[in-house]
Amino acid sequence: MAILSKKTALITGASSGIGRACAKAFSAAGARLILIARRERRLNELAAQLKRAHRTACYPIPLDVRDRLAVEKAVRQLPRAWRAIDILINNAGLSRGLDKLHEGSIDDWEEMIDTNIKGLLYVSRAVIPSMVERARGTIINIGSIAGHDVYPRGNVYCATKRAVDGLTTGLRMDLLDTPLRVCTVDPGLVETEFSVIRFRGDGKRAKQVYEDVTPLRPQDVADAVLYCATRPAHVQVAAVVLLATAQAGSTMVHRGPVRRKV
Ligand code: NDP
Ligand code: 8X3
Repeated sequence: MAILSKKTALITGASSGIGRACAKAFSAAGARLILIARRERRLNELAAQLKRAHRTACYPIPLDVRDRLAVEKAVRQLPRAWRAIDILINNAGLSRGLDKLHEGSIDDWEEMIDTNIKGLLYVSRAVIPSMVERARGTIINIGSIAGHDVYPRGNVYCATKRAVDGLTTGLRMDLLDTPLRVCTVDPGLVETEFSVIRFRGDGKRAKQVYEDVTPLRPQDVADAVLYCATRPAHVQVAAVVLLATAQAGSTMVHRGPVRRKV
């Protein structure tokens, strides 16, 4: 029997990148999936693809995690068969711009804070109470190396990821007397739509982020998320920091050929 058969996972940001890769990995492991993002067509296409590949039951919900009332309503109105969520993957997030703080766009700040921090909180607040009631659940937040290691001009984005780290630790404390587990998976460079979104569609600038380096693939991160979700019940993976081999921190990336011989 597949390791996650009969388990239900809710994944935010499932329409692209890491979230989409998590959907594929969890589908292959037998889970049923609630898929959340704003782009409905992508969610429906993914659901159809996973149904064909693994006969996965999917429940796509087009939703903006910044919309508190919509998040509450979507979770409250889940059909009975989808209410018992076993795994919550808080992945939806984004960066906007790479400006010095004193020159930054306040709209960009609001978008990052509202999505990366408040969106994660709204979804968590809506989903976790029923996990506590059922005494079952694993919460996996997608943080970032940026939350540990601030980089120049990363200011607000890095701060949102440091907040994710703080919220993960705080939630773990709050759930200490329950069987629930709280994890964070903190990747370095992963090639997704992340940089295209950061640079508002400037594909050339986005490509430069991953130039002359082999970045992580979204499925590498999904592997780590799956690992966290499939440990025995007494094991809680607190944090996974996952870097590309040519990366030693936010600003330490080796670009170009690697030394094969000493
Ligand atoms: P992508 O841009 O490829 O995917 C982002 C996902 O988040 C999309 O599915 C998008 O869906 C969703 N999303 C964004 N805003 C909202 C919103 N308001 N409501 C609902 N869904 C939303 O980027 P990644 O896969 O790289 O990013 C996923 C997470 O990983 C983010 O939290 C990011 O900060 C983090 N991360 C990324 C790294 C990287 O190098 N790529 C490294 C470390 C962490 P839609 O637009 O359809 O709503
Ligand atoms: C995404 C990784 O270093 O591009 O969180 O900000 S980084």
